[in-house]
Amino acid sequence: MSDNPVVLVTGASSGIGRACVEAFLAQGARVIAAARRTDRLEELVAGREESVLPVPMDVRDREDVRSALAALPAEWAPIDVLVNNAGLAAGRGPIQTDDPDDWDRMLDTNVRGLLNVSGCVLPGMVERGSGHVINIGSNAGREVYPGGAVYCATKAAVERITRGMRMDVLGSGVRISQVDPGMVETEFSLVRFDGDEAAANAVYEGLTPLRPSDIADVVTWIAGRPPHVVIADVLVYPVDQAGSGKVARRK
Ligand code: NDP
Ligand code: 8X3
Repeated sequence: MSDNPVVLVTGASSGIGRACVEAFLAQGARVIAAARRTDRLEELVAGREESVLPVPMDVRDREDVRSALAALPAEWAPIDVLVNNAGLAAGRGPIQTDDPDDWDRMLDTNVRGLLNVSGCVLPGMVERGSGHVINIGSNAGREVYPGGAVYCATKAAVERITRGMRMDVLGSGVRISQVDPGMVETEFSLVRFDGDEAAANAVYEGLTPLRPSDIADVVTWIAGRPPHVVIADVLVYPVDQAGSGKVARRK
């Protein structure tokens, strides 16, 4: 990473993405913070206009992504590091009773969204012969749990895309990495359970989940390796977790 890199973080309005923004800023980077909730992005900027650029964007909308990135001010381009973090789980039901709209939201955001952003940013990186894409996958992409078929499939797809992307850019100098978090306390479960706070809180009850900053630490560490080093992938669990659904809960 250069001394004053430009980093694009998707899903910057909450959780892991927001923590990545803060962690990169602390290292002297300038950060393009992308998400749909503009009020959250404005809060994030709050007096830091020199170092944070809010960019409203729905990653599912290819034209929205393309035009938002094409309109970046010259001093905010080129992008040195892309953190593909925007994502969600929707619902926890079995496929036979799931709402198909939930499948679409997950597939469109976690898979197509990641491709939409990467497809805009990668050509410039390859042309310049430098850049780093860090995809946020999940432990859920390495296994599957009941009621998680589609979410796990989207994160398994992220893993395949990460590997394929690394092959596609091989020889260009561009680096491709992936971070797979286990349980991190964010708004993830609140979104998954459609605003049901009791259901969301129950996910983290009786254990010590990861904090968003724990993942941001890993992301910035990966970005900070020397240019000839690629950290291909990292799985990060809280100490109380040993797999999907395999958690130690204390009374
Ligand atoms: P949060 O719900 O706290 O954050 C999700 C972020 O994604 C928000 O900033 C949201 O912004 C953004 N986002 C969602 N949909 C879109 C969209 N269509 N366009 C643009 N941005 C979007 O959850 P986390 O921080 O936990 O999730 C971040 C990533 O980490 C996800 O990919 C998730 O799958 C992954 N992950 C999370 C784990 C966890 O336990 N929390 C574990 C493993 C992986 P906005 O709504 O403003 O658009
Ligand atoms: C989120 C982790 O196991 O809650 O990616 O689905 S899990």
